[in-house]
Amino acid sequence: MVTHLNLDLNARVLQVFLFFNKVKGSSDSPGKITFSFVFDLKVGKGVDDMAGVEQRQNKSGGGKYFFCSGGKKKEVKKETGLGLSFTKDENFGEWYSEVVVNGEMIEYYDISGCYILRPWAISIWEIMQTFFDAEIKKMKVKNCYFPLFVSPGVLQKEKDHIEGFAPEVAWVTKSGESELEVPIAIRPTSETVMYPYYSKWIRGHRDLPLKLNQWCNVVRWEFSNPTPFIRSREFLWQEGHTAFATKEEADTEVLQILELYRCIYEEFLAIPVTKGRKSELETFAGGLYTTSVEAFIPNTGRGIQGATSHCLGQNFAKMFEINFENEKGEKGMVWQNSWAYSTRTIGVMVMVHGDDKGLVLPPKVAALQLIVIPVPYKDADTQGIFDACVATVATLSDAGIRAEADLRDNYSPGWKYSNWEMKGVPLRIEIGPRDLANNQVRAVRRDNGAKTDISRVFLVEQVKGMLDKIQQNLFDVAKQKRDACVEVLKTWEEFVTALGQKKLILAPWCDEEDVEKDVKARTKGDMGAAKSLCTPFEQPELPEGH
Ligand code: 87F
Repeated sequence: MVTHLNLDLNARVLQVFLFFNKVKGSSDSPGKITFSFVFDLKVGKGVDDMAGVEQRQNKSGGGKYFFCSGGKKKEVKKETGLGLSFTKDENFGEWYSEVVVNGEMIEYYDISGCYILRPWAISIWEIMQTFFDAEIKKMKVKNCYFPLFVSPGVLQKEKDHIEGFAPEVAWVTKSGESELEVPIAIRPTSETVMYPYYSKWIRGHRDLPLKLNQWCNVVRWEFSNPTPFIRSREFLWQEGHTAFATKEEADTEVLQILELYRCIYEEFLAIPVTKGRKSELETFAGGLYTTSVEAFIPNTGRGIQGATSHCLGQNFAKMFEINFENEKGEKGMVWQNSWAYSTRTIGVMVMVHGDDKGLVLPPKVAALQLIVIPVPYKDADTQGIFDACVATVATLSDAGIRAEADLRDNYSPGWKYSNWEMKGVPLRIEIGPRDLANNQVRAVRRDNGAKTDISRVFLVEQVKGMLDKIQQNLFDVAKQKRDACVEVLKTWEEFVTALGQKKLILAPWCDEEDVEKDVKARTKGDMGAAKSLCTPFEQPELPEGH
């Protein structure tokens, strides 16, 4: 195991050891290797700069993407509109934009950073929402809805933490042609909207805990490369805001929620994530500590924050006077948490699993888990094949599998294969004359292209088994790819080299704000500055030789 930070710069060594000692002795988690930290490249001018893509797509009205990019463009199957012009490895940014559009998740919109979420994307969101909503209800969280608009007065109330975010707040200044007397902000998050009412509703210990959640949209006027799902100016999320009598209850909930976020990523989206605690610098300014799940995109070499669960401590309670009287009649301040995950989850899923044929959807979140395609030949019993397709869908649907048949007569089977591959449907079933004669179907997996003939007698069990295997395989492959990018290291030279190689770095860490700023400053340049992701709760096994 890594036991010390040994940055080779002389001036640094002493400082780092000092911090290391300090952290080692902290009361937070004594004896644990809390000083290992995951770093990656910071967003900046870099590998997946998609600003250019957005401009071009907006200009072309969307839908037609055969523009040039440094002579690297490949025009494929232009006549049918099928296929992608860019490969994932050659031009990740263009590939991503094309996949989300051709896969029918996104339509570009005429306001930069805003996107239309089409039913194919929303159905994924709804499946995750159904799971998460049921889980938080088990925890006695209640849903609510607060207004979209924020008065400048309350927004100012938490000016200390809003300061850094102020440029991203969008304002309504007019109604019709007349200027509003007081401009109104559009919520970028709802602390200031909700907490004045927490102050009103919480009086005594019997009003606690107060656990509210809302499913809504928020607006943050981002300026750096807008990217569908990943960084958009308006996005969908759930935001949970809870208040407790004790810190212990708040601490427990932070981790319960984080576990649900892990579940969404790993068990629904088949994406491995790391649970951990954010650095001082990356902690939400209004909070006490921030935990997160962090995913990794091998193609960009960047980590990406998947979701956050904050313990706010009593900072907001102080600001908004959220007080209560305990059993003994003593006055106290509440302990608060807030937590959120957003439609970013869908973007991470596309980036991790998508391939050169388009989207690859994990069965658990796919609106359609299986598509049945008739493959009639000239003299074949076409009606018999169509009937078999309809019967197959009925059998599978009755068993709870999301299945449909593509019986359109204006497209060839080959065209349909490509179309459903582009949309990422996990399993395709083909039924041709030979299948009909043998009372079987042919199943083709989207994740690895494997073909299996299945007797219609065992259809449901076999299909269920295959969907489970696809789900597991997507996770295993994503984990292998991520793990292959992890570099455990100790020295500054190793750090800089690994950063340039798009690695996910696990390095000893003291968690001092100044040191993190310094690391950022010293890694600024073409490759983009290093950004800390988290101190993993579970310190991963070190590879051999370390
Ligand atoms: C942008 C503009 C204004 C992030 C912002 O993570 C304010 C903010 O407060 C802002 N961007 N944040 C932090 C959000 C913290 C917190 N809110 C509730 C969460 C979870 C859900």
